[in-house]
Amino acid sequence: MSVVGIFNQWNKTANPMKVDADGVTWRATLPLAYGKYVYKFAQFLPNGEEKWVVDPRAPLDETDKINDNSVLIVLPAGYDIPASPDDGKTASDALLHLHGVRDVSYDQGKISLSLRARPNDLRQINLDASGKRYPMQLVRSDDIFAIYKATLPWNRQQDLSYRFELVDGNRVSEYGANGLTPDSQPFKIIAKNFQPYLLTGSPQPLKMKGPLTTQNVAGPSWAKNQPIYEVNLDVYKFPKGTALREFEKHLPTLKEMGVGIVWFMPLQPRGYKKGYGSPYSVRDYADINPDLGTKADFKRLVERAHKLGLRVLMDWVPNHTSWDNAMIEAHPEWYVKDAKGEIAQAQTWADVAQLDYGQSGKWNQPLWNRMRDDMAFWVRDYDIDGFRADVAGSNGKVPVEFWKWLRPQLSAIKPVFMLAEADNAEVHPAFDMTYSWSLPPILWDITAGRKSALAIDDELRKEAVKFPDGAVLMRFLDNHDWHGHADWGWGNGPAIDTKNGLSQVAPLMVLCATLPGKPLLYNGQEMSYLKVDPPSEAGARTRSAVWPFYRSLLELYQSQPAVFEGSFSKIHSNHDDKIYAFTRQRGQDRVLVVVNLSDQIQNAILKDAAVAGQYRDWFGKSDVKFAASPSINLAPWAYRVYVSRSQ
Ligand SMILES: [Ca+2]
Repeated sequence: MSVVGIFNQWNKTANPMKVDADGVTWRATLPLAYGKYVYKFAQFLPNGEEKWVVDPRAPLDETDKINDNSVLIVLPAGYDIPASPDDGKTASDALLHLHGVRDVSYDQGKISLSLRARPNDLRQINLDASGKRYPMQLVRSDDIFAIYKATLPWNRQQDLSYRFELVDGNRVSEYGANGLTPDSQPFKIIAKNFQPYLLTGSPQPLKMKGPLTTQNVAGPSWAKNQPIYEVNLDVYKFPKGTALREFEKHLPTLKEMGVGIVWFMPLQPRGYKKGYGSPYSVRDYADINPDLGTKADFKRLVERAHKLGLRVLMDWVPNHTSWDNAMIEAHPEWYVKDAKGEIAQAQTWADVAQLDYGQSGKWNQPLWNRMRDDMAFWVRDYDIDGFRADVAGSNGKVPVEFWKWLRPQLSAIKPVFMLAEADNAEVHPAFDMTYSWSLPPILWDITAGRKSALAIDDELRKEAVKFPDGAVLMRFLDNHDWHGHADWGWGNGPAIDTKNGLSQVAPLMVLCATLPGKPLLYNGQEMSYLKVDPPSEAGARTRSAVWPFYRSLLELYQSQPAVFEGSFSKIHSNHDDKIYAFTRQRGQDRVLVVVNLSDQIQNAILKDAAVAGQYRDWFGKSDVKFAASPSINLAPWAYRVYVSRSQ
């Protein structure tokens, strides 16, 4: 007998149970943080049979309509009574202020401090800092914890002392470094020791584990070291009706480059009523756009991809349909209505109608079922490997409950990989990957001299706080929403910025492939850094001047466990504003990345004894040996990736 659950990724060998002296009571002890866990017992019967059963003494997870799982909720003390902000009773076990990167962040003259507490337990929380009082704002809340935050000016000259003042009914108490006691000691930040990510006197660099690694990916194991590639068939010059057959010939080249997952923009028939025929205006979810090819063509393409070891994602548009989708006539009740009772358009997009998934307590279940059936059809009958879901987060109207309900049903067909066009934490783990939307503009600002390279740390720190363990972020410089295709109705975002020269793109793509996350290449990016569309001939990719760079970069991601699932540690240098350096480490495997994000030569001195060792210079193809605090001469926009040789 063993216990299996989300705490051990449903691994039936991870937590075996032992039988007590009574011969009937089985027992296992697991260290669990506060939170909600679903689980079962795996019984191994003498006849070799294996049965997974629910815990007869625990409630079932009611949020899961498909699977029967037992629920265990580990709560801090005091949660047995209902929370009230007016009862004078405070759940002190819930309170937490980590004197580290999670709860302290500094940005350009301002410091932000966070406190965790029980939701709805307190009337008001004030930060008392150096004689001033700052009301704290609720920034995030789930079933168990709420996070409050205050931001105050700080010049980094004087030491900072602070406590949290908690107002609960008539009771006012103080939470300090020694907890919630009448004589609380203040938390202290010593100015001379402070660096934005060094919060104590000890010179330990920023270390982040868990939230930014792919170690605990809930998705299929095949995905973990595979780069993703977005295909936009519209911009190739294929004859009408042949795109699927023609693009099939490109698959071996993508495979050769190191792509593992191929994401096709929507392939379904499009609506032209009130619009121009956007791929995201779907007329029939269960068919293939005849302008691109046939269902048989698509089936053959997926089979060819699988033979090559590639995986195929379909783009799915669950938020809205075209105005001539048959669902509008057959099921007007599946659409949002405007004030006049007419079917409403989705957001500002005149070519699409807004679907209505209902609200908690009265979900539009027939629509949920229909969307699931249409998605399941492609997984089951066409053997696709997952979806990229359009407008899947809080920017659209598809509720996260739908995704939680859908995921196990798709995974029951085969282990699918799910990418959400969203940057919301709550869509994990129903989705394996979300977009790192906010990093690319920061990278462009750094290369343009508008921001310090330290801004990358700030972004990583925000991600570490925001996203749950196991969430993978997709790293990119371009995608169809940004790329400036001249004849498109969108594509005016940052995209690939060539204003300061092409050379700066390489160090940024190195970051996209080596920071925790998964790199995306967009349609033809490997052929040119310029805003031109890729040619329809498959071999053209390999003749591009930048092909060797991308091929080597993707091979790095595929071959080095430290890169695709290692922990991240920041490495400081003598020019932290221009040079970004870090290590990724898994076990004995280490990869050291150093990029020069400036147009000047930099003599980088890495101030970290941990980098000492023997390495292979991945792109330079030579062996190097570093002592503690090595000095590395970097040309403008230079990038170096060193792979440890102690393996
Ligand atoms: Ca209370």
